[in-house]
Amino acid sequence: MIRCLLLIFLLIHASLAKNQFQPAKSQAPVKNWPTLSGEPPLVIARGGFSGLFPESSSYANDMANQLKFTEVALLCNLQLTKDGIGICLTDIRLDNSTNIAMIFPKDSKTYNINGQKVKGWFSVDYSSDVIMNNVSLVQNVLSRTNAFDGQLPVSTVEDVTGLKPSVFWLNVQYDAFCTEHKLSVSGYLEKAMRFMGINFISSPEIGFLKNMNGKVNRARTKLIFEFLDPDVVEPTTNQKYSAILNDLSAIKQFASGILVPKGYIWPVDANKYLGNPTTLVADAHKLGLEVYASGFANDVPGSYNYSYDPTTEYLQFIDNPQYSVDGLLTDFSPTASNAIACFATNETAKPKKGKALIITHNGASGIYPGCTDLAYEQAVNDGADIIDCSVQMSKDGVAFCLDSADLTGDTTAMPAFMSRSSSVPEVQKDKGVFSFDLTWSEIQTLKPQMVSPFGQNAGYQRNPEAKNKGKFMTLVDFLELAKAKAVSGILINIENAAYLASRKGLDIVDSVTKALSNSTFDKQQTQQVLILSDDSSVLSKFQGVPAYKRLLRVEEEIGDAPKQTVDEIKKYADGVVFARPSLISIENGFLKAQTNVLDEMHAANISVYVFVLRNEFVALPFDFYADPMVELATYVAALEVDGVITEFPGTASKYMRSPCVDLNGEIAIIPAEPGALLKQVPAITQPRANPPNPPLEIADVVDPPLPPVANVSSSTASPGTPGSPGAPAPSSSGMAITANVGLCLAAIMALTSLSLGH
Ligand SMILES: *[C@@H]1O[C@H](CO)[C@@H](O)[C@H](O)[C@H]1NC(C)=O
Ligand SMILES: *[C@@H]1O[C@H](CO)[C@@H](O)[C@H](O)[C@H]1NC(C)=O
Ligand SMILES: *[C@@H]1O[C@H](CO)[C@@H](O)[C@H](O)[C@H]1NC(C)=O
Ligand SMILES: *[C@@H]1O[C@H](CO)[C@@H](O)[C@H](O)[C@H]1NC(C)=O
Ligand SMILES: *[C@@H]1O[C@H](CO)[C@@H](O)[C@H](O)[C@H]1NC(C)=O
Ligand SMILES: *[C@@H]1O[C@H](CO)[C@@H](O)[C@H](O)[C@H]1NC(C)=O
Ligand SMILES: CC(=O)N[C@H]1CO[C@H](CO)[C@@H](O)[C@@H]1O
Repeated sequence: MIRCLLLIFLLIHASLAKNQFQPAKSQAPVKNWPTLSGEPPLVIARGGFSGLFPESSSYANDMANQLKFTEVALLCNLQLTKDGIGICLTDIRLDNSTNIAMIFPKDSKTYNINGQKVKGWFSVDYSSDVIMNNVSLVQNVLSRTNAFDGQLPVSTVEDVTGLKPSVFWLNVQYDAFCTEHKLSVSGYLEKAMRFMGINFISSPEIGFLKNMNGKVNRARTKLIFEFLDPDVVEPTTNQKYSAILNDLSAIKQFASGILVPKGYIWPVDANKYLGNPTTLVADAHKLGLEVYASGFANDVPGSYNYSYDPTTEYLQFIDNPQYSVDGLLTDFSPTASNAIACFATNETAKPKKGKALIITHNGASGIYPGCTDLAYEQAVNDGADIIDCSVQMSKDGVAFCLDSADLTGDTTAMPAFMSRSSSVPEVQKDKGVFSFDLTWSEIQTLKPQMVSPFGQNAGYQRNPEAKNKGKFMTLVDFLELAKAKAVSGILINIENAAYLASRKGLDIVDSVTKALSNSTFDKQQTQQVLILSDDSSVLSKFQGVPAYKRLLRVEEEIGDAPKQTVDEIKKYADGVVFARPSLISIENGFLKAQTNVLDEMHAANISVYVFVLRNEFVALPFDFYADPMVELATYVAALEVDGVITEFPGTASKYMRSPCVDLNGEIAIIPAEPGALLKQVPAITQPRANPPNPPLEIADVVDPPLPPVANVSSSTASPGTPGSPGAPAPSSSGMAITANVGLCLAAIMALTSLSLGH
């Protein structure tokens, strides 16, 4: 029964991958690779595409075998059953990647394995038919989806070779343990090699490899010595792996190459930044030893230097004029294969091929604090088309760039200005310290602060070294920088205009209009100007200037855009910025279906921009394989949006300058197909789906006219504001005693405990 379902799945995917693209070795880019053989590096799929499906399941192996543009090896971690059948499972404990503990709850055993007591369920205690008929696979990395758990049987070695991978790699972790249990791995392999091609046999045990050395035809089967962590002791020589590393020529006696954790080549320091590379690859190549690097996974961020883009990490190991590793062992083989086929050819320095605009969100805010000079300079260097400024107003009328009017997120306003915090429901639900309550000179006493949108303590910080670096920029500074750097264009975002006019006496529209025309952005054709607002009345104020393109921001997630709403939008906007789920709906972390919104807008000649793209894999539905390039391919190449708004413009630029943006080209990054994966998920295992998003109504997109700008004299200014514009900011203790009508004691205490918690 299980096998039958499986076959259907295989067929779907086989046709999916083959109708457009014919993955083949010949399509690997023509380039002289500094690998030992001169061939492109080999991608080794650890248990197939185990980043998505349970390791070594048929889904995982089949996907890895299909989704590739370069040579991909399927790797099986060999375990032997009591009756000597080879099965593929990552861990010697069956309970780590199967549901066996549920099926045979009382069977756990404790064995001594290489000097360590290990408790669990072991294949050497079960005959193969018991395992094949009773046990199914589960995802063993807890951050990955469990949607495919319990559906798929354990694969035998023959199941994997039956898929006819062009390269098959068998990894033997525990030869000594098997021998203790009267099972001979070398005996198994000798038999297996008679009827199946095994291209690589790897093992961390020197004794085993020496034994195999006389038994394999090394022209057909390469023996690879696997290094474990430096401090682990190799069981047959009792030497630490770090010590063995000192004598590579001894390894050459019994192996063709070595498999090393990636840190052996590019060490990562305690702060998660890359150190200097070792000379291991060059040293090994000099001796004629191949080097394979292991430990790659899109969803295990390696170092801040990679800015959460797994492609950047792969390139670090292969795109170097002096040397490239000979292979990459990864849980996400499609990303590694794309890195080799699409990005390692220096094509990314070429002109942009993708048509979509690369628009930043607060500059390159994935790398530097948003809206600082550093973030904008990085964005320009990274190839952004349009840099953006979300305009905020200081109390004394200085327009400057920051994501939010609330300074507590992106600056060090807490705790210095805690006493100035207030509740402004027109702007946001939560209390905040608002820019329009502080003078520009007060704001300048603050530092920028980069906080991850995914929770600072969850391990997803962005470039912590630069956490408080950079300078805030006034709108005038920003425009000057845009001119000086000759970017293709700018985007100016305007929010809270009505509140600022009626309650604070600040005319944000007027400030922007004057700044733009003072720097002649209104009278030129060379640099695009996009005016973005969630307020239709703001956009109307910019009507009649041909140099400006007006974009409406629709923040709420919608499921449809009826014609009458589209017609209304058309009256004051040339484009719309939508949240990602408004274009492709999402269910339980999977893409569900493309909505009609994009087509409805395009039919009316309204441009569509998608907001906001972030590299961190936690922001990506499973269909994107924890790879921001697949998300880009989906929105840019498949949906053909007019622009992407991103916090990592460098990643978008790399994608759009690669040869793989063109879906009709020889090789392409294959977009996700909404719904394709979700179809494979049994309904019973999933939480109930959310109701679909509502359609966009006219009332959602039409705002009342802007109120007149109030004359807010100093006597009626917000209470408790000390000093005049330009006065130095009082110290925080001085601030605390200033009476603040808006804030009760309880709120102060709550805020204090919050800030202490950080
Ligand atoms: C399987 O083992 C790995 C490595 O020890 C561990 O990180 C992981 O959490 C385990 N998974 C399960 C489901 O036990
Ligand atoms: C990694 O980033 C750190 C901090 O920005 C920098 O000093 C270092 O040179 C980078 N390393 C590499 C290999 O790019
Ligand atoms: C890419 O081009 C640069 C500059 O032309 C060159 O220095 C570098 O070696 C090239 N990289 C590769 C991998 O060929
Ligand atoms: C107008 O632009 C000039 C530089 O081009 C700048 O020095 C000046 O401050 C600007 N004035 C206003 C009101 O923005
Ligand atoms: C769409 O807009 C462009 C300019 O923005 C214009 O040239 C073109 O004629 C319009 N097409 C339709 C069908 O309205
Ligand atoms: C604003 O009000 C003050 C006194 O409240 C008055 O002196 C001033 O002329 C007013 N300004 C405008 C532009 O009406
Ligand atoms: C508990 C259970 O389902 N055991 C089955 C495991 O597989 C063997 C051999 O196929 C069956 O005989 C058992 O009934």
